[in-house]
Amino acid sequence: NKNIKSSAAIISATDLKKRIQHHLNSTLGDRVICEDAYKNTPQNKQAYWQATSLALNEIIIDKLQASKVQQAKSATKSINYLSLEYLMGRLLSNNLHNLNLYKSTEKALKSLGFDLADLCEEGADLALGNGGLGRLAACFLDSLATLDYNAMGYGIHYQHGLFKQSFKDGHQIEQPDMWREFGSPWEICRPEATQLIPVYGYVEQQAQTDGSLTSVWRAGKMLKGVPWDIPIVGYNSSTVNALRLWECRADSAFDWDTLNQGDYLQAHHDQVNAETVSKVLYPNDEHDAGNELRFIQQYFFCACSIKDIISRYQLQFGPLTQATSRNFADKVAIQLNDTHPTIAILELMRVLLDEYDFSWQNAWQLAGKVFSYTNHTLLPEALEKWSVSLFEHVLPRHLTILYRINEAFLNDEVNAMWPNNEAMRARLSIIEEGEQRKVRMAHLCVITSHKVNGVAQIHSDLVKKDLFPEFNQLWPEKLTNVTNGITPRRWLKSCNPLLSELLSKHVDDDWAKNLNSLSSLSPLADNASFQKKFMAIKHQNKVALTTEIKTLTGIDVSPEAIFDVQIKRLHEYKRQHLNLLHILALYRRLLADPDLPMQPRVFIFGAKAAPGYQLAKEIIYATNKIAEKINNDTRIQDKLKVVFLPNYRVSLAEKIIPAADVSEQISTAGKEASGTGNMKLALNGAVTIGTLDGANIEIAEEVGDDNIFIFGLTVDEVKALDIKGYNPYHFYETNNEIKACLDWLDTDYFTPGRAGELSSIKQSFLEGGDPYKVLADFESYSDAQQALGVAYQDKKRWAKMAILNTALMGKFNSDRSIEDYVKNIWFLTPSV
Ligand code: 26R
Repeated sequence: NKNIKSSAAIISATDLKKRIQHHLNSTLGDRVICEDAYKNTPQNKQAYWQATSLALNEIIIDKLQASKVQQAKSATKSINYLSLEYLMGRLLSNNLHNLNLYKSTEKALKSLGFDLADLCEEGADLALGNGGLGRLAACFLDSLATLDYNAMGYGIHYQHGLFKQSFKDGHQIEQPDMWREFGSPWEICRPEATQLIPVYGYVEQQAQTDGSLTSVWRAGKMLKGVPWDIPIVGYNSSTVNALRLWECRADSAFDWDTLNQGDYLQAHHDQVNAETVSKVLYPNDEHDAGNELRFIQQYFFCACSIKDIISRYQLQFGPLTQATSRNFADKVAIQLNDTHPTIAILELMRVLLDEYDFSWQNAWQLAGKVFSYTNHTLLPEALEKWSVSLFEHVLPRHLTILYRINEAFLNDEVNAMWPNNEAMRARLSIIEEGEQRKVRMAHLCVITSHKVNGVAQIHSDLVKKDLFPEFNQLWPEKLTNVTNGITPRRWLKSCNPLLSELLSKHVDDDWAKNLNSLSSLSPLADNASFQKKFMAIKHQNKVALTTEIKTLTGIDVSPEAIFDVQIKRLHEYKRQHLNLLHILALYRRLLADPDLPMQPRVFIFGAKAAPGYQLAKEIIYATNKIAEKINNDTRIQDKLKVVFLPNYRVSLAEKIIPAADVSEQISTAGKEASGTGNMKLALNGAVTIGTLDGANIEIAEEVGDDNIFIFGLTVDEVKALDIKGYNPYHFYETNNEIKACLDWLDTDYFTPGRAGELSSIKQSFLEGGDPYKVLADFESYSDAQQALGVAYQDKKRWAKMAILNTALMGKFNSDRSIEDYVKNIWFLTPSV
């Protein structure tokens, strides 16, 4: 339906201006001060940002409705993406680009006296996620709409997203995120799709007229799920899908009953209690804390989403019964984004059994057809296990269903493959026995799903070999790979307009859709005039970041220096402290020889630490303290600068990435499932220094060994070292530089008068056993850094590397990832 596609494109600047003014004057009330002197006050800019967003959302909602009609007409299968996290970032610029309305809106605002790029800065980030997993979900939604697939994202409408980070004396301080304190122009409330969700209580066996027993769940409490939809606009497509976020409230009919007993205040108290369920995003990543509120959060979200999926199905296709269950599986796919939404499996089973009178066999078969599961991490501390007692307390009925699934699995499948093998039963059981019995959520996911995927080739291989070898033996076709991707719309077109313009001049195809077409630039990598243009843009982006750095930190850096970037959550396995140790070594070398020939470098960090992760916070503190010392040391003639940008988030990433020369991807081999920042940085012409881990391996395959700096132990070498027994003291004792740098941390050199403040990092390397092999990889890393510095000084060589990185990232378009899911897991057809 090409008409819908072009409808947005014909909206003129004049029309947009009228729409914006309409919202300023009506929807927003009387908020703007018109006198010129007040024009650029913060409140005026907020109002104009809001009016522009509202005007745009109106256009988007038209397309959303048209898409719904089209999706119903085509009766295509839908994918329902279940994720506790979505890191959407800001929406204005992206939506404008995807609708091809950026230029005309720019014009409209100019005539009103405002700069569009400037106004885009007014929007709050939608930071409803922690890191990689949440941002991946956001990129996937963009691709699904772009490719015209019928998709719904389901998530939680957190009142507070990921905390805001600031530094006080170098320490991380967390503040609440207030992304929608006064509402958001992108959200549409859908009261008609509200769901009621029972929790707690007990299970009763009820005798039927035929003498059989059925389980009846007498819930102790009701929660209400109110959905908020955020439209997801495809790039140059006619499809607008929705991200449906559930907000939790008390069920007035249920809880206000207390009123009858005269306890007015208790009723209010229940209201507050219910609201805590969707109050805040848990800021832990890769560390399972296992508390009750998080469990209820997961269940609440899953129950709302499952009910919604079924009611949308019935609205379109008629009643769901055992007889129509095959059709349901033909029309509905559900993807579990890690194990966080696993309870959806049990909830679907419960609803089918208890509310739709399905037989066990039918319900179980259906669940297997609709669910599939993505694993995003191998770290043992990130694998979710909920205690059986918590399950029993909160979801007694679901627990009985879980037991039955487990019994059937152990008695039929496990026993058939490994007869009478108790050890195997214990290992594969969904229940982990022990002092505290626990539910292994990943086992339930693997047993139920028809497909299980890892997120990069090496990661998927390790999922098969190390994490689930027996499951892989049982079902050799089940475990598979889908390498992650990123949307080139946000991560190039919108965040790097200068480079985008250059690329469009030299590439015929619409590269923002067909990213592979950038490979036609490869022959230009050696072309002097193209190199000049490409590097001039990099320089301009670096100048812009220089200003940003000055504003955010007060630090002066030179755009002539190498901008060396490590941006990601703070975690030992990501090894920000390896980077830091190398900075100490460089600093030491410079102090020993101030005339050491080297290209000046700016090391730029962005990272939030989980609030309860002590060592991660100490690494932030150490980096800030070391930065302070180095940045103010005149002896080293500005050859070294260290910048830790506060409050790293999507919108800050969009400023850093276009300006990066070097991309640090230095995790211990085998620990980073994929990484996606690595793809974004390379796409914007940064050269990677990295280990053979996650998607780095596939990036190296694409760009070739000459255009990436690989160092460090491989997965197999890490394993061999573990078997042999790793001794970090060996490196401390035999490498003078390592010893000197670690001992430095014990002094008060970086924290005058307070020796010992940075010692815990040294301790983690020595007494702590250096679990992530920082010391083992140090020398190799240092050598690679040395080689990189030399390469940078050869301007032509560096330009060629940078250009080839941009040109050869086609594989990492998230559209390709989505097509992989579609072909191998979801079996969808486009609805247009
Ligand atoms: C259990 C709970 C506390 C929890 C554990 C782990 C919550 C969040 C996480 C985050 C994990 C699952 C995550 O974000 N993994 C990242 O997924 C990215 C997208 O696939 C990968 O690129 C990245 O390598 C991986 O760390």
